[in-house]
Parts: sequence; C-alpha cells; structure tokens
Amino acid sequence: MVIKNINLETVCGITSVLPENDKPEIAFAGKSNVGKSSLINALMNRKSYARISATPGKTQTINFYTINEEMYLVDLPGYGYAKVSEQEKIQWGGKLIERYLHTSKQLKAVFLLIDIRHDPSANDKMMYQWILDQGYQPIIIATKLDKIKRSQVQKHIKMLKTGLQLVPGTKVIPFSSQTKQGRDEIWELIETEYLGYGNDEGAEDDK
Ligand SMILES: Nc1nc2c(ncn2[C@@H]2O[C@H](COP(=O)(O)OP(=O)(O)O)[C@@H](O)[C@H]2O)c(=O)[nH]1
Ligand SMILES: [Mg+2]
Repeated sequence: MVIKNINLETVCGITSVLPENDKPEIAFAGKSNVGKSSLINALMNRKSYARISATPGKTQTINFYTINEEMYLVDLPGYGYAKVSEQEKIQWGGKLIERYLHTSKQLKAVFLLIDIRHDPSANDKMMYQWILDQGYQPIIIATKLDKIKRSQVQKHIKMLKTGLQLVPGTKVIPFSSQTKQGRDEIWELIETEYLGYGNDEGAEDDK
C-alpha cells in the first residue's frame, strides 16, 4: 500500500454513535500495551500519529484512521489494564467492541494482537473466543518480535497457537514495530484478501 494520506477521522466512546462508513474497515484488537498503536503507525508509515500511550488503557475509544480515503484501520479499545478492574474493563470496552462488531457493515477482518513473548493470558483467550463467537475469524499478529531470539520464534508461535486453541489454518504473523518485520506481509494480506487488489476489480486502476 502506498500511503498518500491518513486521517484520524472518527473517535468513538461508549455513548457515541458509530460511523456508517462506506469504505472497507480492518480492525485491530488486543490487550493494552500489546502494540496496537505501534502497528497502526507502522502500517501508516508514521512514527506517532496513532498515539503510543504513556498511560495505557486510559481511554476506551474506537479510533477510525482513514487511509487514502480508500479504507479504514480501526483501533479497538484495549483490555487488561489493572487501573480499572479487569471485569469492568472487559465489560466496558467489550460493550463498545461488541456494538461495533455487530453493527459495522464494512468490517472485513479483525486482527488480534498477542505479545509473542508470553503465554496468552486468560483475557487474550476470552477475546479470541469472543471474536469467533461474533462471527469473525481473527488473524493473529504476534507482536514485539524483536524482543525474542530468532531461534525462539517457532517455539513461541507454537505456544501461542496452543494457548489460544487457534482454529486450524488461522494465520499467525510475527511483527515488530521496531524492525517493521511483518509489515509488508500484513499489508499484502489486507490488499489481496480484503480490498480485492490483484483481482479484476483492482486491476482496472492499472489500465
Ligand atoms: N520492542 C518493541 N516494543 C514495542 C513494539 N510494539 C510496541 N512496543 C512498545 O510497547 C509499548 C506499548 O505500545 P502501544 O503501541 O502504545 O500499545 P497499545 O496500548 O496496544 O496501543 C510502547 O512503549 C511501545 O514502544 C515492538 O514491536 N517492539
Ligand atoms: Mg494504543
């Protein structure tokens, strides 16, 4: 994806009316601090457009970033930050996520971010199952790839697959916002699977 312009178009809180966009949406879920904003920045080729929070999980909003006025990257509320009780957090952010997953007519895919270093938490497992229950099969992004040794990557991916009890065939993409490893693979997946690039419709643009 060649990034021509980006814009934080809509920020929604729990009482907000969700936008009725007419362009494809790709959403990102994961616990606070897992690297959602960093991934979105990397996808947009920006250092800090999507806020990298010093106080993670403080605000529970859905942020819609429009890319080239062609599609949206959607930053979902994080979960699992200790300041608010876990239960409250999941319920509160969860309600907003649930409403979004139910009502969006343009949501094409949900990516779930998991820290590659650790066994998935109970909240991660809940979130994965819950996204499945909503009718989406999330693609897993294993974040902070640069934090583990290369020789450990496969072991950690396996740990993640087992821990989340991933549906067979689920894509797992290791990613680092430091080295940008995985970025191109994520864009390619979005472009070919969800934006229709490379099929007849997309090819029209090249003529
Ligand atoms: N080493 C490393 N640090 C990361 C990576 N992604 C995020 N971080 C750091 O983890 C913290 C939380 O990142 P952020 O993107 O705000 O997480 P969010 O709460 O999920 O949006 C920040 O200090 C980031 O710099 C990564 O791939 N590698
Ligand atoms: Mg964030």
